[in-house]
Amino acid sequence: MKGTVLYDVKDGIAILTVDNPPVNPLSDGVRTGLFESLVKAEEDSSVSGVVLTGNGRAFIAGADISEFGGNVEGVSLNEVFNKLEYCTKPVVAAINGIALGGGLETALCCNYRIADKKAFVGLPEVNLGLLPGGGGTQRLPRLVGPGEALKMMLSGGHVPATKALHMGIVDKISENVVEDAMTFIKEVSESVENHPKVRDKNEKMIEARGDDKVMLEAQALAAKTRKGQFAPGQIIKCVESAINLDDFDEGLKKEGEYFLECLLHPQREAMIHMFFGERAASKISDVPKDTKVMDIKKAGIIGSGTMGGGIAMCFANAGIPVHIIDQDQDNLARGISVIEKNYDFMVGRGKLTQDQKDAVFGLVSSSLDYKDVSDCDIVIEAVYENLELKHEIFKSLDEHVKGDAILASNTSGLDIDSIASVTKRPEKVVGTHFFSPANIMRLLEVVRGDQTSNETLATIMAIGKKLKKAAVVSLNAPGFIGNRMLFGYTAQANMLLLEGALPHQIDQALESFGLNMGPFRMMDLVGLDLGWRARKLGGKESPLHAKIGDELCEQNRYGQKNGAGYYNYSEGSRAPNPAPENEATYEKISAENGFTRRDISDEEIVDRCILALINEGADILSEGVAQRAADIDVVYINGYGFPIWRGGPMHHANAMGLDVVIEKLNKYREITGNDVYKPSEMLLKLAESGERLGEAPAKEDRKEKLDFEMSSVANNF
Ligand code: 3H9
Repeated sequence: MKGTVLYDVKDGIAILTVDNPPVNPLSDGVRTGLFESLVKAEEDSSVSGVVLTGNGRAFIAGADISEFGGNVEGVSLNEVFNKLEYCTKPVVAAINGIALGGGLETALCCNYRIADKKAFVGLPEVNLGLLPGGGGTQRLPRLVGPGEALKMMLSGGHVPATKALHMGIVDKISENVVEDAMTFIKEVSESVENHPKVRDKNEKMIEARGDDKVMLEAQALAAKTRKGQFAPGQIIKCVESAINLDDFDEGLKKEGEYFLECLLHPQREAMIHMFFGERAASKISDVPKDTKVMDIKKAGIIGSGTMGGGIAMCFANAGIPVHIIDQDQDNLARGISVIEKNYDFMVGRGKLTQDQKDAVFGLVSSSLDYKDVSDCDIVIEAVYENLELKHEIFKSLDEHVKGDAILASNTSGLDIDSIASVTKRPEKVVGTHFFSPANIMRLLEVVRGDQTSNETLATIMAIGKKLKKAAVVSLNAPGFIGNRMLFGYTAQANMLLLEGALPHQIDQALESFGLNMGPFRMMDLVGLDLGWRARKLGGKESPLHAKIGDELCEQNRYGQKNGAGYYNYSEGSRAPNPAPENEATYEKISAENGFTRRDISDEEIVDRCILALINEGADILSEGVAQRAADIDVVYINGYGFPIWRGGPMHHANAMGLDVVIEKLNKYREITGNDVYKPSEMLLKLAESGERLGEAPAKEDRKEKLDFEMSSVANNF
């Protein structure tokens, strides 16, 4: 059994300490331990009360997520919660640290709650496609009211102890929770006869009856922030039951039914796959766990544009001083003022206080001289994509920055080995590809050069965690993981346009599938002119899939930046309006290239775009460019707006069944004659043996990875 509960008696108080490192989830051993310890405390006549706490930095981080979807052994959580709530002696939860999900639900079954001032609580089950099924949907609204409870459960956010006190979730804040809980229990066991139970607090439920406003607000919040997800609606139904049913146990029963529906729903599996996927991504198979990690005390950024500024904010937000260098004083002043405006915006929205802003903005310094980053532990170059320019910058950095510092490039597709080759420290050179806006987007693609050392990689993964990023390692290959897949996907969207579908139809079909933004809205946002200009400069002809986009550029339609692209935009607005005037261009280019435009179904649109992602993803995996299929999912969900509830493109393929994937690939290869749909060898092999996409093959079995010189992907970035 996993985990245990330590039992101790001091001054007539039983102290139960959950011990299941590192974060004390309620695994089978903990549930059994809790149940048996409570029986022991009840039976011991010298014990007058119980204090429940956790070992280490957590109180309890919730149910054991690895148990969902399998057979659960031992005492059930319900039995433990029942025992706790009806304990014959008063119980105080001494919340020493993290109390999430089933952890907070445990505390809500205790008579009293005292929290350490650094502790935090929350019900984040919605992030796993679940609802708080240990009574959380019934007890929390009774303490804080249905509106606040719904906000907490629909956001899944963490609530710091001081706010939890203010909301009424905890009764007291303390710096010494166990001792204070013991003193408290002695006081109340003498002065109070009936110790309070959250289940009995009905006032806020009765008050809320007949008032639709809270429910309507919750539905609007769920529609806005959790589009396509199943669990939020279930959470709302649970709270409705809490309000409308007189009997608490009837509400609990409803919660159990709705929880089971979530548990059996494919979204639950997809979202839990993501939870473990993100944690697995931070581990690099051939880098030992105990690899030394450098302490990053100061960071430098080269380039004060959008990316440089965003990356600087990430370091400052994590409390790390950061120095920005630009070659132009005006650019630098503009860049720094954008950073300040971003922080001011956060103050305006109540996300930072003025003091906090002053402190965090105070960590950002800037100048024009490379000497000023000489003492940095890491310097990240974030200038535009030009290999010669990056070579120059890295040569200068190598000269000016202390010898043991890491030199990183934010390139989205250039060859890291080539960049490393101009330095005398290739083992310290690595790609750190942030996504725009860097202070908001969670993805960090870490590009491992041929000579990047284990220490450099381990340090970058550690700093990624500190910056609150989802860091994923990619080998150095054209387009790395994300942009290489994106290339195939947008190319197929463009082919569908050539064959007869219209941009808004393609966007709507993929947005209904769950993507944040359809490909044409995205291309308009990025700018259609980037590839077109590069091709013009290089004297290259437009590839078939880019012919329509390039023709639109010839007509001065560059996308959002000048108000016209695949869509039209009104001044100052990002909302896409149809552009019927483009249709003649679509027809002309289709005809010139031998396509008879046809009606294309939404199903074909989704299949073809998503299959292009999956097939390329399988190649990326078979080359070992990504370590595992889940890493690709982490990239696509955190960087490219793939719906988390589908678990990422590779999980989606596994869920569809790889035999079905191959059948569809063959079908579209036949319809289009396009080799993009030639099933990847890895897919064929796995489908034949009935396996799923998982780990990359061993080194000796890998397909050769793409070459920067040869790749069409590289030429597009
Ligand atoms: C629930 O409670 C349902 C109930 O309402 C009803 C039931 C009927 N279980 O994230 P970290 C592992 S649903 C199992 O790197 P941090 C994690 O995989 C649950 N394992 O640390 C990792 O393992 P490894 C509701 C768990 O400091 C290690 O612990 N609760 C669990 O950055 C360290 O994790 C949640 O959703 C778990 N519950 O962040 C909370 N939690 O080392 C989920 C963690 O092998 N957890 N692990 O990679 C978190 O949000 C973060 O882990 C936490 C710590 C904030 C706690």
